[in-house]
Amino acid sequence: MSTAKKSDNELFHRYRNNPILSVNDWPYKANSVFNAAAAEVDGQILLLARVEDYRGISHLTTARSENGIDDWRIDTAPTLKPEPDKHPEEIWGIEDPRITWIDQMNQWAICYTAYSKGGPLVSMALTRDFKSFERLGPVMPPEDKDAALFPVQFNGLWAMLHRPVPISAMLGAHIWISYSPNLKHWGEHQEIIQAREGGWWDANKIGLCAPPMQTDEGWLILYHGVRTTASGSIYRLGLALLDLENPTKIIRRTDEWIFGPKAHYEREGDVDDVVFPCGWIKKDDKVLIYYGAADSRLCLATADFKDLLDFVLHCPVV
Ligand code: BMA
Repeated sequence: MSTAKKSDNELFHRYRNNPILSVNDWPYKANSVFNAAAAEVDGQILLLARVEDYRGISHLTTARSENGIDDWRIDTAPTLKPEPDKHPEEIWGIEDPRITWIDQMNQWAICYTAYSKGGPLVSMALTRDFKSFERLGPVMPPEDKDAALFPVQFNGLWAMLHRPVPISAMLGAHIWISYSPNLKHWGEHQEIIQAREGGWWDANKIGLCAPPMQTDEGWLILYHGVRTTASGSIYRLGLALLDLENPTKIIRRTDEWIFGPKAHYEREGDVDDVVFPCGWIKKDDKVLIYYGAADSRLCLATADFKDLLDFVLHCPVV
């Protein structure tokens, strides 16, 4: 059987004791814990989780574990809080981080959503230790979110994937790439992955999930598609592959979704039928995907790296 025929059940294995983290594990009062970025830091797995408080405002808090599965050590207070006095764009919270290690700067770069009065936008911060952070402020105006950096430069410029939303929803929300000489000023904007139309699972609105993963075959991209139905939206995941040298060029894209809400903890929560990863880690021959489930809790699924790559390489050439 061709690996291209695998269903999401075969590609991904949900951790049997999901959720791995929820408000029940949290050291302080919170409504929900979800949509975490992930990074391997000093041999441990670090999650930077979105935590929503009882006002409805989100902040970010780290949880660290040796095996990335259990025994999490969670900061006892918010790690990165909105600072609306200095950063008015953070007035309604900070959400959905993505972390990229920038070897050239010896720092982690965090792209996150700042919820401003003008709508959600992309902000950035740098850190070496996930204790102190240097905020770069807003890098994309509203409405824009689901952003992550590539870890390397292309022709001397940094590159970021992000998802601006046009004035009319009829025009669709697509994934764009932008370039910068200094991480602060961005240009050369270009739309690269389009939401499909009509009945497709990824019609009208898509967004990047985890940061691009470098492979020998290209940059592996995990993205979400939002299907609007009579009873709400369904958030599912697909893959694409971008050219290593020129990431504006898409090489492959999955036609079918590869992971979607099925387990009860993904189907029911503050927002039903959502799987929303902001981080993935390649460990040996496995890929660990950390995802928010139903905007309420944090879960883990693993896939064989080779299976993911085989699957996308058997998908249509774009
Ligand atoms: C998106 C983001 C995510 C959220 C998802 C489902 O627009 O706001 O944080 O998980 O909607 O509610």
